[in-house]
Amino acid sequence: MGRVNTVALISLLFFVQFAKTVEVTTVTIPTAVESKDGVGFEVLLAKLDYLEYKFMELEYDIKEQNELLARNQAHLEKNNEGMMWMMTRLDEAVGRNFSKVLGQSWQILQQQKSCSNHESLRKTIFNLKPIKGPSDNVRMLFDLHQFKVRGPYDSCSAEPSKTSGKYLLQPFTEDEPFAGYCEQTKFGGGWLVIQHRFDGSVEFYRNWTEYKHGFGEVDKEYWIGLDLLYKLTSSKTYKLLVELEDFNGDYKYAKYSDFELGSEAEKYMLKKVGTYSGTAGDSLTYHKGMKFTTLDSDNDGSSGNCAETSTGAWWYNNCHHSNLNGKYMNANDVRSVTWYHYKSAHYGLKYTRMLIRAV
Ligand SMILES: [Ca+2]
Repeated sequence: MGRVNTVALISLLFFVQFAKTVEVTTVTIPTAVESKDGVGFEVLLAKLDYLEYKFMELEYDIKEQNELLARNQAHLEKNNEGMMWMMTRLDEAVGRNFSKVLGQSWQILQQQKSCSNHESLRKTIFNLKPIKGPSDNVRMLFDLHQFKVRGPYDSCSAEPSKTSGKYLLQPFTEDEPFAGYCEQTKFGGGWLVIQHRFDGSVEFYRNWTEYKHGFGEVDKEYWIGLDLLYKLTSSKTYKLLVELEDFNGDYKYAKYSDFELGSEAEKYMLKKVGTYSGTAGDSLTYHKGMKFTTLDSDNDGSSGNCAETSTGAWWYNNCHHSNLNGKYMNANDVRSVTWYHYKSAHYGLKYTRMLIRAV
């Protein structure tokens, strides 16, 4: 009954509105207007039918809306699934990228390792003993790439730190620099080492080409090379310093005010030997004016080859008062590393160093 009353009330309210707007209805039921009781009720019923129809229509609309909402929800859910799928893919992609990043990091590490190996290889290559000597272009290149070496300087005298060691030197601007050992404290410093013996680690019984180009290592046992020695000593006046020490540790030296070699065409002749001073005695003047002799190039004053008999290479006369490139041994032997006036003709020395400095 409650439902009927409510329906009736709503119907009345709608009826007023309906009467104003739906003229067709009132027009299509002319008979109903004529009766105040039965006809009016019929009209009311008709309106109620109409309202019922409208409600149904409304219900249908709501249903439709609900369906639309459901569809939208389904769509949203589907989108959500899509999003989830995308998120998963993204996650996977990130994972993959992370793996990729890890992989790349590993590759970088490997490359760094490889670079480090490459660096060691480079160092090894540059530390390799060159076949030819310091005046050779290949050797120059090796020297240039030894980054620890400072320079280039015009000479050891021009090196500013005044610390003894290996430096790049470039006395001739037209030539590539070379690595050389500078003695910066003894005898006023500024000395370039041209020969060094101290442990017998390097073989000095070598041929002409090797003596021409030089051999050994700059800061170890070493021969600078006649080519460079000629070029240096013929370009300006050089002093020569010879340092000697025997196996008892006794130190002596010899100094010469001038030292100059001839060219290769002159067989690197010992052109000039200046005034001697020192403690070791003068064992070089005997060789003045002599050509250089090696095991394969006999230019000495002997019928034989002094390089062979003395197992060295020097400005041999007949044969020597000094044999600093001789055989390294602690013995009294014609072949040994000797300086006649140090003690005796064939007294083997433990340590020798020849150094030059421009006047
Ligand atoms: Ca000879």
